[in-house]
Amino acid sequence: MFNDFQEKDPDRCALWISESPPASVAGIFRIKWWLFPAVMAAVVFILILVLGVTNSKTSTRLWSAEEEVSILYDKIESLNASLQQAHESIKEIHQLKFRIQDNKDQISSVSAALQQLPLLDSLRKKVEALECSFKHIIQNASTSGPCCPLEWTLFGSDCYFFSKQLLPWNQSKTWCETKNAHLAILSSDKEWEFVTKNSIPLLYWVGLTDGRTGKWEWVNHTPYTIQRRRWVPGQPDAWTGHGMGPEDEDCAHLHQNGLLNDMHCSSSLRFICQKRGSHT
Ligand code: MBG
Ligand code: CA
Repeated sequence: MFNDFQEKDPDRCALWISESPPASVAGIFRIKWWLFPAVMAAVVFILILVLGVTNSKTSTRLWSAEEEVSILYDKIESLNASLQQAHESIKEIHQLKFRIQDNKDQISSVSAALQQLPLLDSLRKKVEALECSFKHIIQNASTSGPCCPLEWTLFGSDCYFFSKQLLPWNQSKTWCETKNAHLAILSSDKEWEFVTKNSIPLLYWVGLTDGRTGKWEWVNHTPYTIQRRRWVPGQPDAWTGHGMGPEDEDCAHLHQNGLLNDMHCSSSLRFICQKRGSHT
């Protein structure tokens, strides 16, 4: 084959012999000349492709990692907020603990004071008895029997107080109770006589009401049966035209004539307190 070539193209053969490589080698050389950059380009292209794919994979991974980091960050933030809240709650619990301790101290001091109450009551009774002894000595050494505080009037074994102050029925009741007394409970005719002698011609609350059960009773819950002769004619009438509220007239008072009338309990009237006299 080499000889055929020499025979057909002796010039080229000469050239090949002296200077040039054979035509196929030159072809190869020509191919090589563009093959290298092409291969390089292909390699570079493949590299770019691979890098691109890798990069996109890395980007995806990075993106998801970023997402995870951001989720983690959010979680850390919410954890921080929870921690803060926990701190606040702990603070509040401490404050509550402090307040509970404070209340406990107050309760124990109140209970200590309450334990002293019977002692105070017995002291009050002793002072009253001493007062009573002094009264007897001052008045007449021979007098004896129960004594009443200043401005209270003794009748039988009880002391009565006719107020100058005007109060609603409930407040009158409380006022008497603060003096270890109660609103007047009138039992005997003699008691009615004594009380009305002192009350006429003014209006005074007494300890009679139908506000608790709907039935008339004394303040110590003793039932009361209506005696017409003790009441103003036509009373009690449970009048609702007073314009003082939805209730009718649930509290009883002595009228100018010493007879009873039922009136709205929030009306302000004088009142009569009653209690046992003290003894020496
Ligand atoms: C009044 C009574 C009142 C009510 C009213 C009825 C004129 O007396 O005080 O309580 O009963 O009469 O009209
Ligand atoms: Ca009435």
